[in-house]
Amino acid sequence: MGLFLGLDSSTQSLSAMVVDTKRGAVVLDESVNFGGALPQYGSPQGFIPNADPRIKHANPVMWAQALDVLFERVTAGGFDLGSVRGVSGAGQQHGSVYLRRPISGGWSSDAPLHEQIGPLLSRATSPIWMDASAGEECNEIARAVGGEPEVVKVSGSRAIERFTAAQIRRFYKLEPAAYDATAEIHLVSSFIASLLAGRSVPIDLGDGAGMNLLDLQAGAWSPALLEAAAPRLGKRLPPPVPSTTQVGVVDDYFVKKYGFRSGTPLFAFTGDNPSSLVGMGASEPGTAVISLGTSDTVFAAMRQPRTDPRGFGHVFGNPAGGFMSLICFANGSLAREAIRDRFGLSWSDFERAIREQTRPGNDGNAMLPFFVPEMTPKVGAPKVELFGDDDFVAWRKPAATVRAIVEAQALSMKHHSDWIGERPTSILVTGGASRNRGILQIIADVFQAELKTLAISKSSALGGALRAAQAVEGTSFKELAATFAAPDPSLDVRPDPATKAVYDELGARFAERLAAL
Ligand code: XUL
Repeated sequence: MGLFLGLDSSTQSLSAMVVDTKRGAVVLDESVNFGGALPQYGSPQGFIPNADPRIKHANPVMWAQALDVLFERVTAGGFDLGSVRGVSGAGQQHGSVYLRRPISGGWSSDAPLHEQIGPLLSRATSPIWMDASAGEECNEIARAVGGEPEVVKVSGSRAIERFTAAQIRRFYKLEPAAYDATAEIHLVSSFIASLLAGRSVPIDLGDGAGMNLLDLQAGAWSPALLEAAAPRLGKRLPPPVPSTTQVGVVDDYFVKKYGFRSGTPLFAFTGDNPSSLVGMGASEPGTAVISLGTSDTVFAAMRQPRTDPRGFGHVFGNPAGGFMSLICFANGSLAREAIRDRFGLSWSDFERAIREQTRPGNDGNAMLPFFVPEMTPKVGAPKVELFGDDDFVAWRKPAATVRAIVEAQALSMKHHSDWIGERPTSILVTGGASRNRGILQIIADVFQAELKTLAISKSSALGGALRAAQAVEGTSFKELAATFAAPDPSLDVRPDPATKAVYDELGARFAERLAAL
């Protein structure tokens, strides 16, 4: 029985969580916000602003420096990292890091980690999941393998702009010499794990499935998709491994600097969503999860891969075995923040607007909420439209605008997740906005389902800690979830049956509007 560390390198922050399996308690919860703690990278929201809204890159050196900042904070707070018996974690999905040579031989203690990363990069910045610039490359990949249905059949998703294959192809086309100089390409998850190990480590099957390169059934890179993406790509990718694989031990750099025990085992990192599936206690089929983060996602475990006939959903690997379905909405908290900031509101104002100042259906005021390019449904450039009374359309009704964005987001989630299967009667919610009961009430009413919230909102970092605990101690995910991922009944949000008719009608109108996009 011991302590296990889970990390999550997400879009806007790096988080650490430690669970103590003996006491059944979370004993550390710490985060570093990239924009706030590392302003020198000019990435207030975790990525480098670009005049072209389709281009979203981040600096991988920032992610590396955040590791030092995080561990400095953790040890300065008096936490003994020497008590940790295993480490795993997660990263924002799909983003890729390009290296001149594989990482090997550990890090020097004479210089900070981030200074050792710059010279290793063959591409200064990393395209992240929000990048929407590789549409042409998606078409090329699909054509090369005989059409979109073939990409879906092999990889579980149609060719998607934010997925790694299209991004790699774009790099190869725009900067062929730099592609030639690239010896290895990592996902964010395998990059962070490689930093901790001091050597290049494999990509896990969970996150690997978000690349449009993995043959899901074979659990191996698909030669046809590799070939379609870029020449000799197979040589440049670490091998895919099951998520439970031990990929190394924590490098001496971290042992000397932060007191980790020498030889602390490190288990494969996965994507933030697959990790969340474990951290939410939803790794067995039957429970749907809604995660309200920078992106909003809807996901659930499934035994056999089933694909979305509309082509927006994805199939990833479930770190606990089998598969998971996922639908991602780029306009999650970024869109909610755009409304909050436009009217100078606080999150409590947001909640009050929904619970006290407006009512379900919003008196006919509605919105198309695409503040950034959207992948579900496909909206190439920002598109925000208001429909309703004159004051609302002129942006003079803050409370109605708050309700309009959340209703639009919830209706879109419901509309685009209907392919997953049976309508859930109970849904688990996580992510920063899951603390906002106004937002939750709208989701509960739109889905006509009870929402359950865990006491812990950082389910992705928690999933990392639980995966390390499972790997070292052999405790089942089910048992670990019963201890660490139990919903807090005082946070349950029940649907109001009287709103069903309102949202059925609004849902039909919203679907028409989406179809006309
Ligand atoms: C999932 C996706 C996002 C990122 C956010 O497909 O693109 O949820 O993983 O971190």
